[in-house]
Amino acid sequence: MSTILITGATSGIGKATAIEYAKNGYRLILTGRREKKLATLTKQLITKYKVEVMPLCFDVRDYKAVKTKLNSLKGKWRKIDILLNNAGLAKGFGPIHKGKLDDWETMIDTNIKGLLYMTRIVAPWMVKANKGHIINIASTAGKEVYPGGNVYCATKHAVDALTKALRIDLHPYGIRVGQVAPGHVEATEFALVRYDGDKEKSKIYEDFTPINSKDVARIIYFMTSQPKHVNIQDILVMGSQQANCYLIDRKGRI
Ligand code: NDP
Ligand code: 8X3
Repeated sequence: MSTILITGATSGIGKATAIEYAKNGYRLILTGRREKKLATLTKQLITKYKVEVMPLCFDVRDYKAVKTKLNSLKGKWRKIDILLNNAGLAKGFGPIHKGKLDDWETMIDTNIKGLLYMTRIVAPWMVKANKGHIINIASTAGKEVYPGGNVYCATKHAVDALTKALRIDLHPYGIRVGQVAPGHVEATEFALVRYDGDKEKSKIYEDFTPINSKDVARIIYFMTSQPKHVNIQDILVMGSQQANCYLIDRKGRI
């Protein structure tokens, strides 16, 4: 039985991916900060799909916590076949001269340092096993920069660079590294988090149909279901009505 570790499994893309892999009989290690949500999802997956699930509640920004929680994994739970570095967020939207330092720190610490902390612990286990697969959730914001996106875009450009760097360093050890770079994704809490819980501002998907978290989950599963000699390095994916970061046909949902 194969094992996947998903960061940020309490909502959105991470949660949809947990369901996708549970459907396919994987053993799951699910992480996030919200203990209740982790516990509920764990129960649901065990009941519905009869899979083994290990919930680990911690903040990816806290290296001590990352290390302690991951090192608590023993035996079969340490044999991680897939690491999905998904936990991430945007905080705020606006010009650089009005940016909030706290938001910048949160994005940099979560999207870049959190991904690095997770990888620093799990990659040596994969190196030792001479196999493994790491998928990072990047973004179109890591391919282009849009007005008001400054620091979030910078963190996702860093993810894009780190995906390449990880692949360079890890490919001699039988470890595949790839990323998905999605445009707007609905059925997530992304917009609500970006706009600090403001429900009105976070209604950004009402006049077009973006991709949704299940679409991304299916893509991740496709990437990791390829034969051993195939590594899908990068998938850039947007809804049909989105041409790039800021060009969206907002004439209505399809
Ligand atoms: P959600 O807000 O729905 O999910 C984000 C997940 O990350 C949650 O499970 C959250 O869990 C977790 N998370 C956030 N901060 C931390 C932290 N410090 N420690 C541990 N876990 C954390 O949004 P998405 O599903 O959309 O986001 C997933 C990834 O997809 C992110 O990296 C995002 O940048 C990326 N992305 C999203 C797009 C979109 O339009 N939605 C488009 C392109 C990329 P908890 O709060 O419980 O800790
Ligand atoms: C999320 C997509 O366009 O809001 O990464 O930056 S976008």
